[in-house]
Amino acid sequence: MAVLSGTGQARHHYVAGLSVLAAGVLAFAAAVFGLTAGVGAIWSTVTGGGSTNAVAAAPAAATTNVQHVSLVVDPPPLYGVKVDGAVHDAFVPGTFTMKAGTTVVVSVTNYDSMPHTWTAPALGVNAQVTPGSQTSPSHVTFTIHPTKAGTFAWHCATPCDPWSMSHVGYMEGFVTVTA
Ligand SMILES: [Cu+2]
Repeated sequence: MAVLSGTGQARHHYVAGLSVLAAGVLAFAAAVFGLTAGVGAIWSTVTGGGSTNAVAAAPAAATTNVQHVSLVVDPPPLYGVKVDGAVHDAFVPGTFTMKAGTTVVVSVTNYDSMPHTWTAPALGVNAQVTPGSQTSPSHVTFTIHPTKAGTFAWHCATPCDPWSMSHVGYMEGFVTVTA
């Protein structure tokens, strides 16, 4: 983004430089002409650099290498997930897919009054999710850097809902990393 903006600015100045250059036929502009031509040449160099692979490719690569995942603990309106007539603690979604070689930014919103963790040892993650409430959920963000494809288990390491802790999709689950 910043690089693209800078490129636009460079073009603006370059065009402005050309305009002043054109106006430079006015007699008094001799000194300004030299200065503007110099500035124009500098910006021209910068603009030229903007067309190279290094500058053009960087923003695209940065964008495609970051994934965003949102998880909700005990989502409303039930503030949990109803199973067999009871509402249980759950991370929603309990399973999701990531791409190897990316940075995955995981944002957790916790409506539960208890702390939880999102722990995936094989991915090097042990994120602490602070307690929240139904009216004022807590927000925690952490990142995952999956390096290889596979299926990786996660679980909540905080003793919470016993049923949820032994059921996939509630307080444990899997993440699929694709190549
Ligand atoms: Cu838990």
